[in-house]
Amino acid sequence: MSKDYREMWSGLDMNLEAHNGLLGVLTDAYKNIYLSQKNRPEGMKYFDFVISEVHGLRIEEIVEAKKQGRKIIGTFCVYVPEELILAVDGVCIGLCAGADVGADEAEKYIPRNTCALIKAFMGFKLAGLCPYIQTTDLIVGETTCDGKKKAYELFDEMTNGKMYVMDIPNTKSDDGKALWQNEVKRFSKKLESLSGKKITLEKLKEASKIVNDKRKALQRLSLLRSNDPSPISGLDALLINQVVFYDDPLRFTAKVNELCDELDQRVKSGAGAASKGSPRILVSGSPMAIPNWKLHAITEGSGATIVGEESCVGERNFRSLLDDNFSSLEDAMQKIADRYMKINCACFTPNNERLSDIEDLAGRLKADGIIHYAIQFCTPYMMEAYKVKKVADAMKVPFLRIETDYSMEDMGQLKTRVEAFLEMIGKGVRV
Ligand code: BJ8
Repeated sequence: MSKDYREMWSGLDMNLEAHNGLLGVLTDAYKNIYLSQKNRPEGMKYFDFVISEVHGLRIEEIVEAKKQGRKIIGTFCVYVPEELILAVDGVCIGLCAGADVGADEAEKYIPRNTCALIKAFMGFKLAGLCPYIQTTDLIVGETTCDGKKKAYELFDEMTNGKMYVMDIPNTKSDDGKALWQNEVKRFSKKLESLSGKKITLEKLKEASKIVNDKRKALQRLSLLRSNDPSPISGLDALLINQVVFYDDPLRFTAKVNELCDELDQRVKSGAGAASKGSPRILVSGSPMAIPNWKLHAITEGSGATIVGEESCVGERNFRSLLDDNFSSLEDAMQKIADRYMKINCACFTPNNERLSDIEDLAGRLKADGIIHYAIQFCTPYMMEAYKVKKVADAMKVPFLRIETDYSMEDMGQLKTRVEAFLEMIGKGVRV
């Protein structure tokens, strides 16, 4: 950290002692997992800096934005339209957490067998560890999986009524789409009344450009990873796909594009994160929130490169651009609703589009193997693993199914399984 932020954290009613412990663990983990990587692009220095200041400088910026009257909107899902938040000059912040600190606190309210992501955001709040939650004016939930839906009822109590829940249909039927369009409009009204600002066509066009530019930068990064060798490690790419939920959008886009310029050069010179021909892995499944770097660290530590994430912290977040050629506000709302309905989350039934996405992605990235990652007790993704395996089998791409949580207890066991999988790929074994 560049300075002492304790006064700011106290002002946000955080538990300074516990938070200090968390920062210590985070710093060590980052050093061991990230800074120990060899041959990283220079452009990653910016993202290293962001992480070193993730509870410092960025929070200071948000507190300053709040002082200027901007509203801080927390989210948990890539279904929440960021364009609408930016159109009322709001700040959009992802609140998902990827560490199991605070899980004991969370288990006083919710069952043990709840997914680690839910336990984490609840645990971070209860243990006074998350400055982002503390700065929010509104927290937007969604009716996706059962765990989240029910957790938001309790989270509303824990945050003194800050929750607002968007009703997301379970199917992409015409009725489901109509419901979602109404929800997008209802959310825009909520934002207008919260901020006291009107969403105009002009504001919405500006906001849509900002978000689309961010998606384009991430698409560019994703394309660069199709090269062999990939010019960037999966760990570094994962980090960028995590930071996108916290950083200032304009600055983030500029920095990702700068990095991609450098990666273009690396591709030309054949420089990569690992040597040419090392196994290329596509990860697919539940999202990995900061600082959940477990699977990437194990897989890349075993000599493979992760070349893509079919995940909301990854492709699902940026795959579709918004058609921002709006003719009216009504048209804009419709186009926004349509764009978000293209996100293929396992909470929908059926969800065959996700299978096509995986097939396309595995082909484009020239994946030698697919690892299906589900957070333990994440029923939607655990269930869909069966169908994803069928896609992998049809493509003759080796498949490994992993279910894990945020603890480090199964690291040894996971490493053994991943190593055996990579060995099988190395021997050219196809299922
Ligand atoms: S669009 S994936 S961000 S809902 S891991 S809490 S699903 S039990 S996070 Fe998600 Fe939106 Fe879908 Fe994406 Fe439930 Fe699974 Fe836990 Fe999850």
